[in-house]
Amino acid sequence: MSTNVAEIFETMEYGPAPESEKTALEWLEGHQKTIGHFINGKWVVPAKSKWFDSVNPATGQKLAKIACGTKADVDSAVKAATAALKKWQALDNHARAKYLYALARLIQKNARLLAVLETLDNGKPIRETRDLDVNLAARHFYHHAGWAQILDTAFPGYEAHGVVGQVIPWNFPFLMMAWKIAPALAAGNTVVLKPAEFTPLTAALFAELCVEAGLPAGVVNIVQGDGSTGAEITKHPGIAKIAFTGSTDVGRLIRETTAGSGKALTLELGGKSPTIVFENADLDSAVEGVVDGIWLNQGEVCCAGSRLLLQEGIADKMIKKLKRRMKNLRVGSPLDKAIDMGALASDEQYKKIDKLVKIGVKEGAELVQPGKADCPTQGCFYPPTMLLNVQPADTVAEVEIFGPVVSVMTFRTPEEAVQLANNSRYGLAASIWSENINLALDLAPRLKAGVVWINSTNMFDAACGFGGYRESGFGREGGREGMYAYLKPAYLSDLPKYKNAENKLSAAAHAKHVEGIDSIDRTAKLYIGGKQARPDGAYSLSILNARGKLAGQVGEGNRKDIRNAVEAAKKAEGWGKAAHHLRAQILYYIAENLSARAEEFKKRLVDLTGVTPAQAKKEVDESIRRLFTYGAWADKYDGDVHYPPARMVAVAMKEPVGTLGIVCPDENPLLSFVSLFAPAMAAGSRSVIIPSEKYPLIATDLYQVFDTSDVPAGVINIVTGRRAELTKTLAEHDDVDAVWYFGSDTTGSLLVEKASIGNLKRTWVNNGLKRDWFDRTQAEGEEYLRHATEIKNVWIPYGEGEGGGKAY
Ligand code: TAP
Repeated sequence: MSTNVAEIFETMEYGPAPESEKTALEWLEGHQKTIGHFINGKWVVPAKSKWFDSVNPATGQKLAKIACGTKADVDSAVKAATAALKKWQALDNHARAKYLYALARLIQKNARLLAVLETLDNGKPIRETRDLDVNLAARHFYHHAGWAQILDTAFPGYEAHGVVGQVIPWNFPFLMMAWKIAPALAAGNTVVLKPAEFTPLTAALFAELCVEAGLPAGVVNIVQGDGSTGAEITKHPGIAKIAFTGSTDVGRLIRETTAGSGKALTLELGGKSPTIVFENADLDSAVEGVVDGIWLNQGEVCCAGSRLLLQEGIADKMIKKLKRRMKNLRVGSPLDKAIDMGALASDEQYKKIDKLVKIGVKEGAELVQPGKADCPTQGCFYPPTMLLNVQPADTVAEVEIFGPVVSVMTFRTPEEAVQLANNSRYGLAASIWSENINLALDLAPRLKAGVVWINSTNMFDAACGFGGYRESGFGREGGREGMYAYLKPAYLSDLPKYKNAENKLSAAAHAKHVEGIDSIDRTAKLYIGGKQARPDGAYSLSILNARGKLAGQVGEGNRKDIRNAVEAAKKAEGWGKAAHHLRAQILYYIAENLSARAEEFKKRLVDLTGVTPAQAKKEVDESIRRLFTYGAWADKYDGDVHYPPARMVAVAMKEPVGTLGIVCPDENPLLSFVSLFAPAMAAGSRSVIIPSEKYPLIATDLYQVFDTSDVPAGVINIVTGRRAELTKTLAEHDDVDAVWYFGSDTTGSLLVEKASIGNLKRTWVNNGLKRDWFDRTQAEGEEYLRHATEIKNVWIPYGEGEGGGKAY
């Protein structure tokens, strides 16, 4: 240790500044170092007397004995949450807002205790728990107290799901809990939450704060436990919505468990986020960005900047600067206020990271660990690590390491940077460093990521949605979009169920498989890439009219046809970038051309479906009106600008989901078809549509309407045929970004949700409920546009020098 001032100036060494653990240990003593479940406002011991230990990963010291929940515990928590629901929802919004406000105040009052307890339990630096985790958690409760207050005016026609099951990870235990509980309560749900096995303590302290706030018993229930407890929650029939944050593997399992159950689901999963540094970046700032991006919280951050993409001209310089900075990063006791990195959450995590780093080196990466010598050898400490010469196909460029390891790659042009950045199955976050704001803003929309930070990293705020694209999951936490995840349209509760008979009738009585294709004139083909295409199998289906007579034939599409249609939709990506005015224009053209042929469509509806001419006219008229509605929305469904408490704005851009698979019902075949493709088009998404199996001729009659309305090739693709078979291929396809299922088959929703597991595409299914396509509350509006849109928050700093950057 240096002893004189001159030497201290030279080395910048300073002594330890430990935070006291006394109050936190006293809190644990107050619980006899035993934490049960918190159910119905009381502490209860586990039904099966199963316990596990919570350990301080920095010291190996046992902190407490923790209850491990089994089915019986989850059952009683769900029972308590169900019983509490009525009373909680009977409160007026202001009363609920006051509870959330009280919780925010109590978090602030207990901030120090929460921060120390979190650090002891998780191993993360006290500086971070104190300055980031706890503050942000309080901010979430304040923000959501606001949503609770204005719920009815902000979300008219929406209601809470009911009992919500929430499962969270160990990397930001208290913050993740706040992200889950605050919006759930604000929307009027009650909660059963399971913290991670490694980090159960701050959730227990929060339960105490709920008691202190006078929250009605059963509104928040905390069931401690391991993965099996989480599984009990996700499959519980009494739970209406599951919100999960954790690994992509477990996210997949949960998608599978909940498929077809009617449960709503949001998944916040893993990431492999890029930090892109251009030659014209302020390199010293960028170095700090990398430090924050990958070494915050020991790199155990879902949105960690774990891939560093450097423009070739500055790569060497930047690496040199980083090496120097890495040497100065201090790894040590998490309670020391002067350290930069604490301990990993567990020994298991240490081994996983070390194994991946060794694989990286074996595959040819150069290992850089300048601070290794100063890294403590006792406890789960891992030095800041950089891997150089990484190739895009290397394991360490693809797999989420979830530790303090950054993989460095280089690029030449912005185009190449976009390609490299998007070369990942994940899509959570990205950070761009450039002093050229035009370049940065040009890149941001092209990156497949839910959050983009310009000249900054790891910025979060309760008003700005956070969540991913692709295998990073679906749904957002925070902001308006985060609230929608805890609400559902109120009309859903009144919808009738499809009857099995309706479905059978469709396949058996109306569509008959025919060997070969009749004369070209009589068989309506498929519509792929703006052209009529013969079905790959060269089979057709005979379609009967309402009197049981042959009305015509349509191509019987197969897997290959779906694949071709998806490819055509992918090629039409430019539609998402088209001027919104153009989208509006084309939707109006379709309406105009349909209107010109209204008589013909009316007759077709009468013949096929057996409706009266008046009913057919009503359907055609409503279809034209609906096209106008989405023409109207196309240049008005804009994004938002958020003003988080930092010198930044966050621009919430509404981006098209991408390629949408749409499965149509049989009823009102023209109106339902229009009601589904038009919002997708307005939002800039491209569709592959499986029209009604019973009345596909309505859709095929529209080909000419599309052709004469300037619909760009590939924006609408139609594959006729057997619904169930085609739906499966569509929902399994990895290039399909979302599937909407409104088919009349009662088992279709299960099929779609199960088949979506491969690339974790978004799904929107009818759960066997039949909507009234004439009812505008049910069949048009922003709900549809939201399902065709991804929200990307782009954080942009402003101002220079002092005062810029973080407010937390
Ligand atoms: P997981 O192993 O997925 O665990 C997350 C939670 O799920 C834990 O509470 C875990 O319980 C529980 N769980 C395990 N198996 C389960 C099952 N079969 N059914 C239901 N629940 C189950 O993830 P982790 O290792 O704790 O966390 C790291 C991962 O989370 C990383 O991939 C990271 O990127 C991701 N993450 C994402 C975000 C966002 S916002 N996208 C934020 C933080 C972390 P136990 O802990 O008791 O095993």
